[in-house]
Amino acid sequence: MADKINYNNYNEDSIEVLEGLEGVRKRPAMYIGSTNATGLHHLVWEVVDNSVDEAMSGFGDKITVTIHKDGSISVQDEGRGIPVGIHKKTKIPAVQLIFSTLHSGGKFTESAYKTSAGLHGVGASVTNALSEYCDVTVYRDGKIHHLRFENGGRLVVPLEIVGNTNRHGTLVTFKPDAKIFSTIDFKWDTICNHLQESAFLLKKVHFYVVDERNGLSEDFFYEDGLSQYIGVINQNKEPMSDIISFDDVYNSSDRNNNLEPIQMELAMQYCNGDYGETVLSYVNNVRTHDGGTHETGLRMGLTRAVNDFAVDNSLLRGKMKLEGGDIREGLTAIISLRIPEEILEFEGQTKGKLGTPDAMTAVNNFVYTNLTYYLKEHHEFAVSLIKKCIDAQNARLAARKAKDEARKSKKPRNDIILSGKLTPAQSKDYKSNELFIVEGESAGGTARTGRDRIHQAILPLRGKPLNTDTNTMDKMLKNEEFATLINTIGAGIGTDFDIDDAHYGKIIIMTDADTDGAHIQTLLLTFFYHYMKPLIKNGSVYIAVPPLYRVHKEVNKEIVYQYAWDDASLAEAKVKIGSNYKINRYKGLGEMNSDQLWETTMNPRTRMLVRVNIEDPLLVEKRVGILMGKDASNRRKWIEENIDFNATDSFIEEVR
Ligand code: 0RA
Repeated sequence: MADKINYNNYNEDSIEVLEGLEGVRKRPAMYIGSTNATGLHHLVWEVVDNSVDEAMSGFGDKITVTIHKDGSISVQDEGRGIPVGIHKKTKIPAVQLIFSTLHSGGKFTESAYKTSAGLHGVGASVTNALSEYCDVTVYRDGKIHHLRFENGGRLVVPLEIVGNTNRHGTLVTFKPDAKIFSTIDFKWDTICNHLQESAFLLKKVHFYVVDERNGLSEDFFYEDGLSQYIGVINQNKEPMSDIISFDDVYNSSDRNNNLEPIQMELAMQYCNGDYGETVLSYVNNVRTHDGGTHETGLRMGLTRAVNDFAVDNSLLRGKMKLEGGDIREGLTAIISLRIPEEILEFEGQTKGKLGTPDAMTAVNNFVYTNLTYYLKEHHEFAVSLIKKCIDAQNARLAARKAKDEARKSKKPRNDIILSGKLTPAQSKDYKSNELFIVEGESAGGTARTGRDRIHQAILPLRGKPLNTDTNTMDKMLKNEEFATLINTIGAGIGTDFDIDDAHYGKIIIMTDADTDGAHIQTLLLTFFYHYMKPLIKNGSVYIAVPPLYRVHKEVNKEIVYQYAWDDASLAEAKVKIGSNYKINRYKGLGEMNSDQLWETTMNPRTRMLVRVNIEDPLLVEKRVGILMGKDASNRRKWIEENIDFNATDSFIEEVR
């Protein structure tokens, strides 16, 4: 049937289609966020998401991602295969439409060929639009079907049957367009992290990844999904109990009767010596960074269950109830919901917040019921949990008291607990001010001399900052460096933190490019993560990247020079300077004078910064967990293996 149609018979609809893809090429960032490494990998996620949807519907339990030597990548699944029949209105095969129509999810709502691509984002057509080529092979109905696009989605090989098969599934191979992206180098770690996260969320499905450039391969497969996710996040912590997990469904009674139920899954664990709170939430396999109704429901159910248990067992003195925050100290929890499209609502600027009202009721009752039962069944754990919560409550009350006393003190606010080492910026235009937190007093002095006095403030650090993962808030507040930091930022901490009050638009961590420097970065990030999370979410925290080399020579009694940050720019610098060059290798900030430090690392026009972006929980928790955990040898090993000082990590983005 399908092979009798003349696919080259373009009509008005198909012209419209091409114009759509041209729009994507003109403004790629509108569709994939950016054209850097993050945007590049977005192309892969779009394609993988479709296979994940298919597996989630129960078709296919293996998804394979293969990075090829020529810079292309393929995604193969064992689902039903993308439909190849002719779409009635446009007379174009469905598979061709899916790869050439924007938001194809919506467009197919009325047809039999509905995809939920629209759920995740923009769909495979965007990947096609931004690719040098894109080959699609569909194994379906006993036949192998193939079509190919080139040069941003132009159909060059129309759908044809190329063989017989008894398999079913879809294979998509594409090569990102080098004219669009600043890099077309797929990163193994980035891809593994994403697929591992998908595998945790979609248990019992294999996510197999192969890198043909170097022979690496991994198979992410989890029988127990979320529980194993918790296990990885807490791998370097000291658990207080087993991992607790529940799942259930919720049928909304007052709505549309033939609606699919909401499916809920939760895994959680408490750890000793952990004063943070890690709650991750997902809806239809997509992370909801800004929480929403399901997270609210989780907090409500948890607070209710723990307080009711404590009251029923007379564990609280007087009538004082535990606050939610006291109950969440040391908690790692992951909640994953499947919500039918009909009642799916997202809010906020980035649509990262669930709005569906039913999700709150559903999760609140789900958590309350299951946790109440669990606490009763595990009495000893429950009692020790209440004790931990009471400790957290006492620490919080002590910290509040200390803060109130500091506030009441008559001294002007700025020198209450300032260490006296801060060199402030002169401008009161806070948004354009920058705070440099500098490793070491000597580099701090150099930075003070070299800085832009109007907009740049310097806070030198003596030694390693306190580890806020293993110390209480009370202890943190007594720490001179952190007290100074909190005061100079001037926006409070924790739930009191208000980013609008921040005295700096950028907080820049400037350390040596060695393991100690990386450790200091992580300790500071841990602090910001726990106590000033909005700064990180807002993209206000940066890491300065000092150059590693200076290539120079004398020409007519003058020094010509060029800085280099990595091997590639070193090669370029050597060419620019020409023969007989000399190379300085910088081992630390201390080896630069104030002019050099300004020019290379502080001057907004010439420096390189990386913006800290802790959106990837696996990367963050692995990094923070391993770096901050109790086992120092583990930490050193991890730093050596995972931090490439010549490159930027995948969770940070280069900016000026
Ligand atoms: C629409 C309908 C059907 C399957 C798919 C889309 C589908 C899309 C992708 C994308 C990658 N892999 C995929 N696998 C399937 C179902 C059609 C039917 O009823 O057979």
